[in-house]
Amino acid sequence: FFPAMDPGQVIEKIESYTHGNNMEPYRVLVLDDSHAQARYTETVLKKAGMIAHVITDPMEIIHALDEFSPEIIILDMYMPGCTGMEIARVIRQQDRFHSVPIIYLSAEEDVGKQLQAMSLGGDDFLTKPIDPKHLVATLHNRGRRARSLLALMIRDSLTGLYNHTHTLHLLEQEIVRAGQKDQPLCFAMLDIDYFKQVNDTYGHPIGDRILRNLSMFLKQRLRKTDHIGRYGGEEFAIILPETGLDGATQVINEIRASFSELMQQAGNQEFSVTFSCGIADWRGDTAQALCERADRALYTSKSEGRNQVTQ
Ligand code: GH3
Ligand code: MG
Ligand code: MG
Ligand code: MG
Repeated sequence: FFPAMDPGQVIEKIESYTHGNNMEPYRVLVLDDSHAQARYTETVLKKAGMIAHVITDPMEIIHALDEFSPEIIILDMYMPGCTGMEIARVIRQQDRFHSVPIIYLSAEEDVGKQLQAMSLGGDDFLTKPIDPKHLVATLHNRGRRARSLLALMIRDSLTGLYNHTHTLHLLEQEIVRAGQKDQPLCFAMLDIDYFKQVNDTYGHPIGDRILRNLSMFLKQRLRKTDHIGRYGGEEFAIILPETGLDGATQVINEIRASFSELMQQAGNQEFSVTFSCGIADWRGDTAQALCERADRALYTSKSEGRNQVTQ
């Protein structure tokens, strides 16, 4: 979502949103060719505890998007050489800013022109001079919605874990980070054994409950810095930063043993749910190559009898 930032920072940021910590200040980009207006808006935002980044030259927009990674953008309407609407179009062309709130702040009082601006990629139209309370309230509303949308977009609804797309995104970020810090990194692929049979025997709702239980179990047992994703139906992926192959194997193997024991206690004698796992360490290659190695190791676990972890 914010490729130009330090990957670690991005991950912590997304974590803090999705853990309901809304105390993190909003990052607001302000573009206004009037230095006085820009400075005024900046002061209002800072007083409200937000992080403001001000530019007065429309040509700087692309650079500012990359460097600052705003969550909300405030645009002036009329600037030398271009309009706010043209800038909005440039912003919307970038995938990662497709749903970032854009708020016009302009002296334009013609409602027709205001509506036209809104139809071209803007979310709100505020007129100058603006009551600071009005501006801050609008930013809070837009910011809160943008964050909850982002949180929904990256999660799987059944388990609350990261979804497939975001898991791969995190893996790519962690690969960059591992390279920068010269730290090991492991990736584990986990697949429930004979899950089709579990569904057939106990019903789909029980199957769903098992998926949720395993998700909670993984969350409890792993570190806060590990990332857990639902990779597919009954497949999970775990990213273990700063962890070598043997350490990761040991941790996951302990989880495997205690999960199967827990499942056995939960049901009657014939009830048994286990999972198989394949673990691979990052060797300076791509996320795809790492996934393929973990997948091959998982396949070995399956073919050698399941309920086991393979490196
Ligand atoms: P294996 O040990 O080889 O992995 O056998 P398996 O039966 O687990 O593997 P297979 O891939 O053949 O079947 C996976 C099953 O997982 C099929 C599907 O019914 C079930 N499944 C996938 N997603 C969900 C889900 O969201 N809820 C439930 N209850 N079942 C699911
Ligand atoms: Mg202007
Ligand atoms: Mg499967
Ligand atoms: Mg399976």
